[in-house]
Amino acid sequence: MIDRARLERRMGELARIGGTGTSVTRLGLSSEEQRARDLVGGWLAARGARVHRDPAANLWARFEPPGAGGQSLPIVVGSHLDSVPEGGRFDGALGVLCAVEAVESLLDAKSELRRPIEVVAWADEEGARFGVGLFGSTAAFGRLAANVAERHDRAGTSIADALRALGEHGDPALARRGPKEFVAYCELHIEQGPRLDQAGLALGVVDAIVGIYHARVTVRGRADHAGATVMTARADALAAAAEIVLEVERIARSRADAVGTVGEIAVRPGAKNVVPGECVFSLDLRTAHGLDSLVHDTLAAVERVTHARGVSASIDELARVSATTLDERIRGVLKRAAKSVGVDAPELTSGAGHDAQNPALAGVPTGMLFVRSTGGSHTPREFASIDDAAVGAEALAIALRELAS
Ligand code: HGY
Ligand code: MN
Ligand code: MN
Repeated sequence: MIDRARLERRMGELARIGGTGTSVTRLGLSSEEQRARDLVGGWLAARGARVHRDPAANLWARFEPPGAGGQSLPIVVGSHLDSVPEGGRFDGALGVLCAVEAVESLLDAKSELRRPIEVVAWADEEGARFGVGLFGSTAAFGRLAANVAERHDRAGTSIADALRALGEHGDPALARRGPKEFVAYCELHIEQGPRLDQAGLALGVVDAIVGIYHARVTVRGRADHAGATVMTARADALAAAAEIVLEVERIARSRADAVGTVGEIAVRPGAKNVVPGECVFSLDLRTAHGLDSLVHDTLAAVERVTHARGVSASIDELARVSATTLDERIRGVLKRAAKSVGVDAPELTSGAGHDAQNPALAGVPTGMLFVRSTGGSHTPREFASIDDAAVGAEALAIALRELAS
């Protein structure tokens, strides 16, 4: 049913936006992300969708099938178009491409659909620029923290500024839609881990998504002369941060299904002959069970280390998304769809966060389909074959046809 050549052609077209070689940099709310929305929106409009961008820069494309018979609540399908810096070509993008291909193939086949279908491309899922992950879908489901639009990137541009530069008026909270507006949400995404590849399977169905905590930690010590300040007279912010980083690793390692990462770090004033006065670093904690206790133990370690070293720390919480079990019925639909394309899809828990957490937490019946990927993720090594992408798009089309009939 799906048009494999069309899917492959579009994968190449999209990868060229913000792309260099096999890597892609399309940061959230950037002009590259907007060019990607324009490309995808053009494809959808050409097939008769009503396309618009909402105040949080999410792209929506609504198809009213003739057979909808007044059923106004849609099935929503999509993913995100932004990437991490020097990321891969498939994270998020494959989900949007397969959503477009699945809907177009249903239109090509003149499938009998009794519900509208909305394709969505969520804005700034990675949070790589402003630190707020799942930004667009969080806005759409009314879960944004207050004053989030004042958060700014390293250049001092705020989320509100970036939205205004795109032609929006800068308040992402206006993007809110009620969860009762949707019958179901489906997202296809690369697995980003090794399990499907190790099992020799093209598809998996997600049973749950881990809980995620994001924060920015600022350690304040005292800048001093690197030569004239004896070791016992220092309040070295970077040395304290380094000990905290190792504590993050130790605590996460001590728990069966937890991970802890410090991916960003900055030092001030940042000169070789100055004892670091301040250090700011990111905190990414995840676990399928007991997020609050993982966070508590980690923040207690921050307190312990800073107290022992005579420095101080402040924690700026950016996101706390609880572990999310996905909808049994939608999981069943996706497993049957995978079966009908020849794959006995296992159920997998996602260690990566996804926009799907927001509709699911808002009470929208939500499911995710994983496509085998290799080479890890958030790296140019990330890879998914057109064969697996085509199988995924086919299964997604079958699932949408069942949900929309
Ligand atoms: O970080 C994540 O898990 C996702 O890729 N944003
Ligand atoms: Mn990602
Ligand atoms: Mn993603």
